[in-house]
Amino acid sequence: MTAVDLEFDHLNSTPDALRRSISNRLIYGVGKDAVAARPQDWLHAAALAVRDRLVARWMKTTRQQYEQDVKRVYYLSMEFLIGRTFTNALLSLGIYDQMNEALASLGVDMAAVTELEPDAALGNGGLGRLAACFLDSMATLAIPGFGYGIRYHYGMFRQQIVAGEQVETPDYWLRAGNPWEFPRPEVQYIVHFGGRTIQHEHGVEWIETDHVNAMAFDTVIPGFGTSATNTLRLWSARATEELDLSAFNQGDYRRAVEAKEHSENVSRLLYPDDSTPAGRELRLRQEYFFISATMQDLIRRYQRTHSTFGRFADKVAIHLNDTHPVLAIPELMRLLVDIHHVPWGHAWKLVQQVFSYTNHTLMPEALETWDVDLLAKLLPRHLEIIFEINAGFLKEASGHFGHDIDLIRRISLVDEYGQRRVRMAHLAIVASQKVNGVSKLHSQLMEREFFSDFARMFPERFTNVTNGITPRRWLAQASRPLSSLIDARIGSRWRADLFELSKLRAFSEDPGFCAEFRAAKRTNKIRLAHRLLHETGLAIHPDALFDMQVKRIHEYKRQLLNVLHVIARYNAIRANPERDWVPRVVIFAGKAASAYKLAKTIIRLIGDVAEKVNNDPVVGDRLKVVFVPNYGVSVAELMIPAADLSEQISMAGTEASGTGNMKLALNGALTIGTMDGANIEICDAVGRENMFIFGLNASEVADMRASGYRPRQIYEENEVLRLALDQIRTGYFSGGDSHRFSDIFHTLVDWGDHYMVLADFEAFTEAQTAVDARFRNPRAWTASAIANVAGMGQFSSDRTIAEYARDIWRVKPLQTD
Ligand code: 26V
Repeated sequence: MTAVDLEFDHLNSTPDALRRSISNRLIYGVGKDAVAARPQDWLHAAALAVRDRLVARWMKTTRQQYEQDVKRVYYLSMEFLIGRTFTNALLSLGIYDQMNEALASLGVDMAAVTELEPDAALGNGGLGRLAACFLDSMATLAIPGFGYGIRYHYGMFRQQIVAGEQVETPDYWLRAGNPWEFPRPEVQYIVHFGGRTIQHEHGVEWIETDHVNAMAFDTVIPGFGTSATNTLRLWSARATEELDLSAFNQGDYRRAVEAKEHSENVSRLLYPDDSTPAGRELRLRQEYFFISATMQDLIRRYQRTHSTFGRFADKVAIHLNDTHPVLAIPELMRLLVDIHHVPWGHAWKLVQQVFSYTNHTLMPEALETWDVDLLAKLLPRHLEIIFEINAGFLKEASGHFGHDIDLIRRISLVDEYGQRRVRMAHLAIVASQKVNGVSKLHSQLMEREFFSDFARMFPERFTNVTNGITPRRWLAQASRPLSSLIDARIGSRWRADLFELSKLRAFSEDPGFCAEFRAAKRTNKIRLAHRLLHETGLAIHPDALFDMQVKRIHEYKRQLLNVLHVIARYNAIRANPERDWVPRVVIFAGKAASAYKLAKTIIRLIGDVAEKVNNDPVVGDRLKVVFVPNYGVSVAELMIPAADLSEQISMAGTEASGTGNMKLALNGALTIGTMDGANIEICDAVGRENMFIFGLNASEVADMRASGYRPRQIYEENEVLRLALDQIRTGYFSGGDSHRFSDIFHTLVDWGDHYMVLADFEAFTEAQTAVDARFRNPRAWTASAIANVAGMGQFSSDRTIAEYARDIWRVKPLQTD
């Protein structure tokens, strides 16, 4: 036993030892007597007892990283959508049952207190959740990785549905304290804004700036089945002392406090969108705040063991999760050149060796650009650096392509059309040694269409790394019924090697296994039905087909296509109620960006359709429609295991990858989907016969657009569709209010139907008919469901991270003993 092991030996994990720890932590950590403790206090005490057990591993890992002088990965992300930590930590440590017993012996119901933990919802959707899955996998594979981000006080807003409409309320997730974090008041960096630059003889100085402090908060990220852990370091803004004092000395106390409050706003809230100019400036401040502190921190860590920058690129890999942290590039240049006096050329070489960039969307409106005037005001030195990088790059490009002025305009880091703007994706590509998309199709579109000029210039830079999800949270934790069944058949190794699931193929016709598989799914469906009954008052039957579309509300994801099918089905049932309808519950969940009006109207439409359908006595249990409010990680853990059908119906070429598609298939749902994002790879892995693929593919979408797409013609020619759209338009679902959904109607019929909902409607309806037919045959359905689970090996984020580590970051796992 090493000294470290000995030191923590008293923290063993028998139910008895855990019970003692909880009691101690309740008294000395929470400051409560057992007789006065509320459920929340017990949760806090239990969390501290678990954390104590993680800390032992954490210190050991940190020490080993230092001793082995490893190369470290810095994963920079504005978003980490973590969800709850308690159950996840118990499963990582392998002490779930012991904790359950310990709490029971103290008279505490673990299932109940678990529900009290707020989600850490520091992200919007797919990109943020991917970052959280990656942290889990990096720790599990013992890749020395640090997540870096912002400790927002307010995470993703809470969504309530009031009179059918989305209402956002703030999510103050830190209200009851956060037992998982360690504040590090000794780790603070000054972050500068504004001011101006002056040229000295030996360099540039940035002066007359405002500043704010960034203070670190660390969270332990446990790996599964290993003693390795990693660190998530989040920055929180603190006013600098100088700033406090200057106003105070002038006798203006109120102004001092206001200025402090103002400067601390920078880490106050997660951005759900960036529609207003004032909001945009704060967003830019956030981005710079976070990457400046991060770059200073990683340089300091490097310098603790190195006296020159000679080995920097051997020890540091910096990953940019989308363009949000791209200011890290000019910031590292500034720190190296202006502060550490590294010559420009050498610094640029280092930068190009350490950075890598993942693109997560090709939607034009989501490609980040920043107004040159705003950058000049807020970050004048960085703008100079960007211009200098651009000058060098455009020179190189002219050398490569010859003098082609159109091409130069297209690839320049600065968009000169109208108000000048810096294109963050271009800056990322120029500075990175590797650039990747998140599914085969998406990477192909990046290379061939969106960034083709760059791909011609730097062909070796572009690559694909298909996304993945952590099987620990999305199967082991979310669905205990299914995971224990799998354990019983093939053992428990799949948690760390998801390819093990392929062994389930042997059982897809085994009547015993199939019956148990159906029973496990049914348990999950009953659990969801109970919650819905409790929370919305709607009763749904667990034997109906649970048809689920859960994701952010966005036109390109085409919730409207789903709604149109629901309406068509409703009309068909009313016209012919005696047919042998497969009972269906169509379940939606997802948030709309607060400024995205049409997305909010889509939520309203789903609610209105649900109201009409659910209260129609002719329809009964044949069709129910539900919108589950406040979709997030914890709600997803409840919903996804209960799905029979997974709706992945984006217009081909728009969904970069999708990861919900993987979570649902892993939980035995069959996918109805387009050939988009990772659906294509899921289809290869599970077999096309086990999915319901429909609609235009990406090149057919492009062809149809090029040849002149006419949605109104489809509306006029398809009677079923016309009736549904006319009902929406005339107020059939909105109590005669023909105004409420007029934008939806016109978007689809008159304003170009940008996402080709009408073009795919007929194919979608046919695919839904095939779904019904399969569901009528439980044996066939279950065999397909099992084939889906069995084929999911490659969609573990462990596979994804192994690829990043090997091909992009070039880091090796830590040697643990
Ligand atoms: C943009 C902005 C603009 C400023 C305000 C806040 C904000 C937040 C996020 C974004 C971009 C989101 C991009 C994104 O989430 N992409 C999704 O990434 C997933 C993981 O790679 C992928 O599975 C989804 O297909 C893709 O839509």
